[in-house]
Amino acid sequence: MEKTCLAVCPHDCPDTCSMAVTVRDGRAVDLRGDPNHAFTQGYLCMKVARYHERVYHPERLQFPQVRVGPKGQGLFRRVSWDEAIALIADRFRDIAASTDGPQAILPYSYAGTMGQLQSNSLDRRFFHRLGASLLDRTICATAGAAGCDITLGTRAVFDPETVVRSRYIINWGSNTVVTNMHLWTLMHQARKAGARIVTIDPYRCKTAEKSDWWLPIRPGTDAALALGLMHILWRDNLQDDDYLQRYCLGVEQLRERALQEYGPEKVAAITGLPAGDIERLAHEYAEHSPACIRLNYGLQRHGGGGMAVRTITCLPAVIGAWRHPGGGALLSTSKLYAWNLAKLERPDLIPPGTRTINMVQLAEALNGELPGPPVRALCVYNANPAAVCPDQAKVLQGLKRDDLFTVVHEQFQTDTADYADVLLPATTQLEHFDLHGSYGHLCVQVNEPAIAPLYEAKPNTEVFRLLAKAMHFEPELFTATDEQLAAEALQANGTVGLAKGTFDGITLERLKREGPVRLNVPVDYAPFVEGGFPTPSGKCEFYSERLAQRGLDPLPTYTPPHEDPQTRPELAARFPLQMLSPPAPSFLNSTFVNVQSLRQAADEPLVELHAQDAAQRGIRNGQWVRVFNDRGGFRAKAVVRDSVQRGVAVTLGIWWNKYAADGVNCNTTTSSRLTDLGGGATFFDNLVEVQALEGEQA
Ligand SMILES: Nc1nc2c(c(=O)[nH]1)N[C@H]1C(S)=C(S)[C@@H](COP(=O)(O)OP(=O)(O)OC[C@H]3O[C@@H](n4cnc5c(=O)[nH]c(N)nc54)[C@H](O)[C@@H]3O)O[C@H]1N2
Ligand SMILES: Nc1nc2c(c(=O)[nH]1)N[C@H]1C(S)=C(S)[C@@H](COP(=O)(O)OP(=O)(O)OC[C@H]3O[C@@H](n4cnc5c(=O)[nH]c(N)nc54)[C@H](O)[C@@H]3O)O[C@H]1N2
Ligand SMILES: [Mo]
Repeated sequence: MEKTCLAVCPHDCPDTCSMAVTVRDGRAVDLRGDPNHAFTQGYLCMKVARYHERVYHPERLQFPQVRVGPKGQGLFRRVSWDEAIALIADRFRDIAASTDGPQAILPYSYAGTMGQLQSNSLDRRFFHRLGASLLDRTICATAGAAGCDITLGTRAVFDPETVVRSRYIINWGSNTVVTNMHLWTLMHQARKAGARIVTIDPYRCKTAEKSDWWLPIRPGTDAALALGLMHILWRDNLQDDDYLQRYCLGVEQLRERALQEYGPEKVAAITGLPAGDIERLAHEYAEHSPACIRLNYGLQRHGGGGMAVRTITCLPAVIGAWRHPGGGALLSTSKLYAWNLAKLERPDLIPPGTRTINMVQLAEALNGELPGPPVRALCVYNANPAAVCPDQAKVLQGLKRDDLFTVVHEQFQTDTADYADVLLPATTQLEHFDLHGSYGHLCVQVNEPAIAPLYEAKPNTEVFRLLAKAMHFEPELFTATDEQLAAEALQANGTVGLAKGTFDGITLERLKREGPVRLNVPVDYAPFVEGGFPTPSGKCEFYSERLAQRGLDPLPTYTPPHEDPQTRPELAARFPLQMLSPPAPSFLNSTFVNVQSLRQAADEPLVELHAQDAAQRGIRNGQWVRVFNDRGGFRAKAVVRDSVQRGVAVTLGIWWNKYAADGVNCNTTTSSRLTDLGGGATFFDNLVEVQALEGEQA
């Protein structure tokens, strides 16, 4: 018996590929990119092309288990689902009834799967009904979301497929070749038609390598560069006065600021880029149309990340780039989806006054440093905080607490799973149903289960059904099937803004019948051709009254990183290197680190250094070194090459601690300080020192 099913790649990636899975006798034997999908175009990345290796991996968690050894050692014994669920429900009930109350329970999830059902549906309902602490899911995208929202009223967006029409493409803090490879294919097509591709990145990542021009900016200084570009645009009369006058607010104030405060010499000193390059970039950007900026997450993970994104998203309006399909700026298409979250997640069940915990501050939450009751129970799913959270030593110290009750629902025994009191086996994407939007294209897609759940694994939705039942919650809130939930998610929700009407005509039946369906938006979708920004003023807000009301600078400005050698010389004297830790091409955050072939492709935890920085420390290429600061340290193998400027170090992540040389990864050095806007993470705002480990030639 052979059949083919259409599945959706569940991972946290803008491409959200459509995949054709071949199933023979109940076993998935082949998996490839859907040739009929406009964005997937028939091919998958190196990781997901191996998804079936992950599904049938010998180390899949097979049945529920409870801890028998000390926390962190990962020793368990098998129990039944009934036993495991009863244990969790009893513990949650006890805590909820105690003086600490239900807010002492903290759910912890992120984007292990991006599906609407397995990511955010019955789990949210369950914790809302329970009255648990709310989790602010800030670890990835909120700084940029907040920054864009101030300027544009929504995420910077246009139809990604129109990139083929662009004639000037700037990858700004975006390793597009690796993190958004299907968009790169379109960029490459545009290049064949004459486009020039530029990459602004402190690291010569794969995208910088393949671009026509790499600008190695000093980390965390992008807002200064954007203001420097505006200086030149206005100084040399390259602006689009008509677009500015009709559709923008605060033009004169921004012009003044750029002209008076951000001259090329000053910007060169801040960014480390030659003034001549800044001049040239401004001219090329204004003189090639359509010009697009693919801005991504790299530049957001700094203290001033929110303001940087706010500032960069002013640029397309200055030159009127939004007028043309293929022009403007693109951060995320996610806000075009009109998901009915009120129905799906039931926020109306949240008890008034419930506290919110920022997920970046898990270290503080587990160590009793946040206001409110102590965190006495942690329920982790779709996330691996022991590896991906900043200030790792403190996170691990919290996870070790004997009085903390930790539940982990996982496909594998991750670093976090090692600390579980109860460990539950989760299904993979081939084993459960889901419904997907995307943050990098414009389709809605259904993931049909290709195979039956392996072993005793259960989907997230099912776990929360069982828990709700054991806690005697109202059955009508939790008995909906996954398909019923999907239908609810698609129901009209009265959205205004760019998502208005985008789901018109899209039903579950149609998705199941036709496969991926494009949102109900026009071909060559370009939302701001004639302004229409969903801000309070309806204009692109260079001046923001909302920021003024919060006591913040109402105009775009440059905010230095928290840990900047220019503003923190005393810290830089001890820890002189600005270290970035973006993901390795063969991993997806910390997912796939346990697939041997992919781990081999990543080699070992590496740290890339400039030749002079290495020589000064007596470090040779290939030598083991220690990377450290006051928060902690980890071992890595030195790679001495011209991929970074002096003063910058790069380590690619996110390794599982247990596969790293000394049992911890780069997040021992990263800080839990937040960004200026959006409460985001500042992983790349991180001063370190690197030291040779004597006699250790790798
Ligand atoms: N293969 C693969 N694909 C992925 C992921 C993965 O782990 N692996 N992760 C997914 C997820 S969750 C996300 S959020 C996205 C992330 O997608 P991207 O934002 O493209 O990914 P990063 O590699 O984190 O950052 C992009 C680049 O920003 C650079 N950068 C760092 N600091 C600065 C700065 O101050 N200024 C500028 N201009 N650049 C800077 C980094 O050196 C890096 O090369 O990718 C998704 N896709
Ligand atoms: N130093 C540093 N740290 C970083 C980053 C960085 O660039 N540098 N990137 C940050 C970013 S952008 C992000 S988004 C976060 C990502 O952090 P996380 O969202 O925690 O991502 P992953 O590490 O991929 O872990 C997801 C886990 O979910 C599990 N999972 C997958 N599907 C399911 C399912 O259906 N059910 C259940 N129960 N589990 C499932 C997977 O097995 C995996 O272990 O990391 C952040 N941390
Ligand atoms: Mo992310």
